[in-house]
Amino acid sequence: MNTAILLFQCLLIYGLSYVVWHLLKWRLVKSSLDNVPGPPPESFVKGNMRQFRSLESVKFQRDMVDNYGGLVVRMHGLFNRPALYIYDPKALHTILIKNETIWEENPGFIAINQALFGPGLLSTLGEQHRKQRKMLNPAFSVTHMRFMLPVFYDTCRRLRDAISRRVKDAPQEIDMANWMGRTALELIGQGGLGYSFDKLVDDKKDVFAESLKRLFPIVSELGILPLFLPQLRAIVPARLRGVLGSIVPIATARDMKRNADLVAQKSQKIYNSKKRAFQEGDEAIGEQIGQGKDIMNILMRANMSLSDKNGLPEYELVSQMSTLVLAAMDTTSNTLSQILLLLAEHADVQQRLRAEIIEASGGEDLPYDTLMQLPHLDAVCRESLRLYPPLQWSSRVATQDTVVPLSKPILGVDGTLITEIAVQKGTEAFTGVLGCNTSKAFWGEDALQWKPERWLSPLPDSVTEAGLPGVSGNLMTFLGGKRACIGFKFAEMEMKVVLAVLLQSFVFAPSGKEIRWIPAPVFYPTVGEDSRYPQMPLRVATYSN
Ligand code: HEM
Ligand SMILES: *[C@@H]1O[C@H](CO)[C@@H](O)[C@H](O)[C@H]1NC(C)=O
Ligand SMILES: *[C@@H]1O[C@H](CO)[C@@H](O)[C@H](O)[C@H]1NC(C)=O
Ligand SMILES: CC(=O)N[C@H]1CO[C@H](CO)[C@@H](O)[C@@H]1O
Repeated sequence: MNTAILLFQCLLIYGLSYVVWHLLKWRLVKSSLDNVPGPPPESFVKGNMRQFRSLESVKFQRDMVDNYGGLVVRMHGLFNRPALYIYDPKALHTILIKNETIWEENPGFIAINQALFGPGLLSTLGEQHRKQRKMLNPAFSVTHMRFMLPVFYDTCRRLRDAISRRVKDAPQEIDMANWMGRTALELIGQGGLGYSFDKLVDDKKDVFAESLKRLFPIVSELGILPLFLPQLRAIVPARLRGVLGSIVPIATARDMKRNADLVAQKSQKIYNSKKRAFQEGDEAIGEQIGQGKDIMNILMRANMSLSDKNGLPEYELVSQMSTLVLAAMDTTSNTLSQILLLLAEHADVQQRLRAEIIEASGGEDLPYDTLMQLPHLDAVCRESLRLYPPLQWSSRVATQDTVVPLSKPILGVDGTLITEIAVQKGTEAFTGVLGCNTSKAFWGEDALQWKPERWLSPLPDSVTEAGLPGVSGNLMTFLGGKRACIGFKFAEMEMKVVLAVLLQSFVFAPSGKEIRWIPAPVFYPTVGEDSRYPQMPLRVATYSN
């Protein structure tokens, strides 16, 4: 163990000096962004990054959106690194689409995802990412959503029965965040992996699910350490990384390694059983959980039909499993919690929505196209995603000196008009989803109000003509470009099936307890002082007309 600690210390010192040089160099260069208005840094070391990533993050972003005049705001990264907060549509379009090869995903984000999942969609770059994305795309198509819908309905009926049993005698206070979390996990389990995590009956815990759920909280417990991962990866050979992960004298880092290993082993096991079913033929596939309709099945089948050059190695396929679960779980379940809370607070919208669903379905499961086109259901989902996007921003880094054009000139600090911003290699661009979603310039004076009916008539020209490069109609919630959310149709279908099934059976009302939303970085609801766990009590009653 002593040699291990010594080895680790040497690496740490070497790594730190490398890191310090890379961070301090920003002190020496004059930034081309100095003329762009923005909030002052808190300190040289922190820049604005503490404010941007802490509990006050929404307030801080509002301040940037409301008080600096332009659709682009200058920020300060760690150690004075130049950074921009951007919600200018033309600038976003350049970064996410036109000049996508110049603006890469943040290396820190890639490194931590690599440590958690291995080489999955969230942890690869360039050609490798493109190839994976191409293989995964068909599994997220509308055709495939139609195919999976019955599996979603089955799971949601189990959810309904579970809640029915609890409220059948009298209305009860129910922690809906917990049920939304369990449902989202089961849906991505069945729809994504062909695996059942949770029968939604009793409260037995699944070991795989528990390890998966630990991964993100562990990363936040590590604080700023993951920021040094890219440098560490640059100096530690791949073969030593695993060993190093198991012996680092930081308990949380070892914990991360242990959980990531457990998840990888379990994913491999599920993968192996699917491979066996493939060898046995169609009947064996049909008997699997998810009836062979899951995303991994599609991927494995697609891979078999490719030539060696175009196919993916097994470990890249296995890495997609934990990637998908983590990307799908909290985002969708917390959005659903948010929608249920809004419906509880707006009884009239809830009743109108329920009437629409009951009338359309007449007691039957709705076909995909009808479900996706119910006007009130669609409006409620969109409006909630607009005002409460579960991820508020994403980050990209310029891999070379470049230019970002603006749709509207901004007034520089020196009084001149800026129509495009020259940025240096290494500059971070934060794509401001919150800025896009709530800008009065786009949405009008009522931009900050939750008004589903705004989606029932044509949107203002200021929105449709802005040309926001989002994948999902005028919203940046799922981002845009080559790394946009691949699962947005999955998420939309999931939200709609859950709401359609629940609203036919139950009425939701506020519990009277104050709900707080914590950015972690995906927003989750909580109550009271102990805010470590998602929690959202609502008063639930059986619906009878
Ligand atoms: C309301 C729900 C969801 C929201 C708001 C959301 C949002 C996002 C955003 C903003 C990104 C881009 C992240 C970045 O580059 O920084 C992303 C990526 C991704 N999402 Fe989602 N997501 C949701 C649900 C889902 C679901 C249900 C799945 C899978 C079934 C999924 C799978 C993914 C994957 C795999 C990526 C990485 C794509 C890539 O890098 O190529 N997401 N999501
Ligand atoms: C995917 O297909 C390629 C090309 O045929 C093959 O080399 C590779 O082993 C396959 N991967 C898996 C996991 O089956
Ligand atoms: C993309 O980047 C290049 C190189 O920096 C720059 O000349 C060009 O103007 C950028 N394109 C757009 C659409 O901004
Ligand atoms: C995730 C996020 O920041 N959503 C914000 C969208 O805008 C409204 C109105 O300002 C905020 O309350 C939300 O927090």
